[in-house]
Amino acid sequence: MNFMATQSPSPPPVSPANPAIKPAPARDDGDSVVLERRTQRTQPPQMFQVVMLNDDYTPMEFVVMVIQQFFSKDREQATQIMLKIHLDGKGVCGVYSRDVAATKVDQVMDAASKAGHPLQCVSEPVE
Ligand code: TYC
Repeated sequence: MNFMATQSPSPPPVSPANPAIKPAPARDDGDSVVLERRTQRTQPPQMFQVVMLNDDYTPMEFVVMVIQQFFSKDREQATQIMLKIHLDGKGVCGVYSRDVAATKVDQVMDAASKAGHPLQCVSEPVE
């Protein structure tokens, strides 16, 4: 919600053709400030988290490499994320706009299938 200060409308001028025609009486003197209540219309864009899933076959080293390559993490960060996935069953690799998240999922799945690993990755809206 925000507010905008506006001047109340001033009455129309007296008709020069016929000064007998007077404008309707103003409701105020035209100097008052009116605060209009405005509803905020725009929402921040929905963000999506890329979640990687654990499995029993994909080598840890491959997962670390994929996280480094596609999620711009250093080796230490990538290892921490991989271990969290390994222990918890899943973990967030990054949060992006809808299209970027979808691209990351495609890149991971493509790299995994080319390497013959069953690694799975999904994108889901952030609450
Ligand atoms: N659990 C796998 C292993 O022990 C490693 C792994 C981690 C696989 C994270 C997938 O998303 C994953 N080799």
